[in-house]
Amino acid sequence: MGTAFITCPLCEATCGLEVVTGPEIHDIKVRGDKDDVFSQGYVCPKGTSIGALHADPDRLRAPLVKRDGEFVEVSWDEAFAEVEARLLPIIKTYGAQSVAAYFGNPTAHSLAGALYLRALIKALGTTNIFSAGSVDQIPKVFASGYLFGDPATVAIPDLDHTDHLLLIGGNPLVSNGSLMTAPDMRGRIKAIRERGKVVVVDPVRTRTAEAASEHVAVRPGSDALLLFALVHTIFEEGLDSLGAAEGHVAGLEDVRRLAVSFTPEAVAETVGVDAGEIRRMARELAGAESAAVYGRMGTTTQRFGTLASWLIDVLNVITGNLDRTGGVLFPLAAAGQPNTRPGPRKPFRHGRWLSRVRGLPEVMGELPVVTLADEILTPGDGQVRALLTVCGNPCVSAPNAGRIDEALDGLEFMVSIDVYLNETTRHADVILPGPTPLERPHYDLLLYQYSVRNIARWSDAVVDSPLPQEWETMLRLTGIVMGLGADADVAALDDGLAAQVAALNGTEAAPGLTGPPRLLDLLLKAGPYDLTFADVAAAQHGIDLGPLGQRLPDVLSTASGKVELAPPAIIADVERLSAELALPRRDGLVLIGRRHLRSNNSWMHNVAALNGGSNTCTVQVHPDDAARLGLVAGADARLTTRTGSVVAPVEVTDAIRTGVVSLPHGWGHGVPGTRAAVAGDRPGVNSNLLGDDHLVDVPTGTAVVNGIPVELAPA
Ligand SMILES: Nc1nc2c(c(=O)[nH]1)N[C@H]1C(S)=C(S)[C@@H](COP(=O)(O)OP(=O)(O)OC[C@H]3O[C@@H](n4cnc5c(=O)[nH]c(N)nc54)[C@H](O)[C@@H]3O)O[C@H]1N2
Ligand SMILES: Nc1nc2c(c(=O)[nH]1)N[C@H]1C(S)=C(S)[C@@H](COP(=O)(O)OP(=O)(O)OC[C@H]3O[C@@H](n4cnc5c(=O)[nH]c(N)nc54)[C@H](O)[C@@H]3O)O[C@H]1N2
Ligand code: SF4
Ligand SMILES: [Mo]
Repeated sequence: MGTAFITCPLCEATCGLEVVTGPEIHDIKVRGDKDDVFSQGYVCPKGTSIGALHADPDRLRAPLVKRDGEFVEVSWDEAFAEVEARLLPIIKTYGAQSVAAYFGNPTAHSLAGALYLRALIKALGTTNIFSAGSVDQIPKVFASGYLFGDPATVAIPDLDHTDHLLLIGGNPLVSNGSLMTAPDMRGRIKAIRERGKVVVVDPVRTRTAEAASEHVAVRPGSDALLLFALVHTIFEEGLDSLGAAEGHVAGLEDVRRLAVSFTPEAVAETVGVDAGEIRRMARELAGAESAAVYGRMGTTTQRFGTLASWLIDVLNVITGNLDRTGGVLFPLAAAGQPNTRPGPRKPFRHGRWLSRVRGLPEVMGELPVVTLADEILTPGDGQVRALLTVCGNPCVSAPNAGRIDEALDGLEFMVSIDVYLNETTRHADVILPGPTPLERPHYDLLLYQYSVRNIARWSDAVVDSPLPQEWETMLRLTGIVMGLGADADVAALDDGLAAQVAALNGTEAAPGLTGPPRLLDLLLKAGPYDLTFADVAAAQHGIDLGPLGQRLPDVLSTASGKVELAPPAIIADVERLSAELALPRRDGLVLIGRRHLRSNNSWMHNVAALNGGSNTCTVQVHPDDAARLGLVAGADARLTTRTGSVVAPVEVTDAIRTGVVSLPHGWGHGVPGTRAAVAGDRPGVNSNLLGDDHLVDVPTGTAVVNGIPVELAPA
């Protein structure tokens, strides 16, 4: 029994939680930590459900091994022995490429994922590495990589000081923000409105749009055209200025030239917004005291994800808002940020290798998940026969999920590090569960690199874990793959990794530390604030390191040392956009995604408090489309795409624009062989059965989950 203060690891907002434990597992009470230096008491329904998640009887508490088609609980030694006995012969016979790894979203929210996963992947020695990033943010980090030199050098809106926020394809009042770590988005948006203006560009009048000053309902997938027209107008009307970035920008004239043909009049019909309105948006953006342009899922996971992501920063640069207070700034994280590492840094490049079957390019060492099934199902040299998944549910989260399901079913061996027996892990031969958020220490190594304020916060585990920590599990798997055996000395492997991190950073850890605290100590000491692990561990409510400041030009790691505004790898795709604009507009319906406040991608529907109310798997349709198609609210409709067909209840709402329908992802539970009673009772449908694995953002191969051609009819 007692009170502990921890950081919520469930989403990017990183709220501080106050956790009160009692004698029984169901006694855990969670609320916002009002003394937290960053979130000051803000919390959402997921955060307060952390106790229920911990108590969930369906959560795995022992390793499982599949014997004769049935999962049985085994000891950890048996589980690792099984991995060794089944995985190594595959590698020996078919080579390293015969193994693939997929890691999912929660790896971005854990110390194990941030500090130990890379060693395991390196040991596997395969280039068949996939992650949820290629159904998510890759176009943004790709564009940032070419503009600023490193994919982790992302310009973040200075939310607390900006006078004008142009928010495109994001719904932070529901998602709680992404690539913009900021608790209490509602409060922050309200404050911007009080100072100036918030404009939301979204095919749906979302909660965020409702809280904004203005909502611009674009047609899905047309953002790059809208953004180009804004750039065009700013140049044409002579409203451009580089501000603080003056002297640090290359390629400005190339962008000016490229923008010439994208007049507001040329794009208006395709975008679905009046030319006059586009010009007004451009003037207001350029004329604001300070402004920040920000884009999220609606801009990355669409057909022109890279161009849209690039143009967002082009706008920030040409309105003089890059690297200035109230504009977009580069965070200065306390630890582990590539752009604060001492010594020379190599400029980003991609396409260092291609996927075997479809020739899709590597980005940041990963291949696009849209081709995972191809690599498993297509025979030949280098065919994937074994798979490791870590915190991932691609059978629900990746497009053409039906084909992924089929592919995983045919694997020779699959091992999953996961906490549930779900749609993906049911295909595994071995499942290795990890501790809950209350049973493990935490520090948001990754997310503080995208934070609107510089913060450092450590959380100890609140309760002891009966399970090994995931970093230990990852090291044991690393040992197996390295040929050291299933009972390799984990402490020695950890020492080896710490020695590497120490050498790389030129730092020395405090004596007595091991595991994540030791690695964090090494990284903090190499960081810009002269902090140590002891400092962060002592600060119960976190350490506030202040608002974001200017970092140009030192933050850049491009070959030229400048912001490269017109990188060839990006502008090569402009031709495809021009071609699209020249085509007659296609009039059919398109499908987009949707998130609900009480959801967390595919995996929290088994918590009763989160599965209900407005968190429903319905297809949202505009009243005009519903009338035209003969659809009735509450009745079932069939959605059909090139790859699949599902049936979902209709929700008629004028919040969505005509021609667009939305279905949330993360549903489709109750599949045979899964273990999630609550989720299974209210299963919803798997929206990624409709996702098309051949619809991609061409430069990066990132999946298009927003703007899929779809047919809709009464079921
Ligand atoms: N149609 C459509 N598809 C989408 C999206 C969309 O908007 N529309 N969004 C995309 C985005 S942004 C993302 S990030 C992906 C997410 O894609 P994934 O990461 O593949 O899916 P998640 O649902 O986040 O699955 C997380 C998995 O980790 C497990 N897990 C949770 N916590 C832990 C833990 O502490 N340890 C371990 N070992 N396992 C844990 C869960 O049981 C679950 O299996 O989905 C993408 N797919
Ligand atoms: N409650 C909750 N919070 C979450 C998650 C969750 O599942 N549930 N998932 C987390 C994860 S992994 C991520 S990556 C973040 C995502 O965070 P966000 O990107 O903020 O969340 P989304 O709801 O996907 O917002 C995308 C918005 O883009 C709009 N949109 C769709 N197509 C287009 C288009 O072509 N153009 C434009 N301009 N807009 C378009 C959609 O209507 C939607 O409002 O959320 C995180 N937080
Ligand atoms: S907003 Fe995100 S970090 Fe904050 S309590 Fe909710 S899930 Fe946790
Ligand atoms: Mo995501």
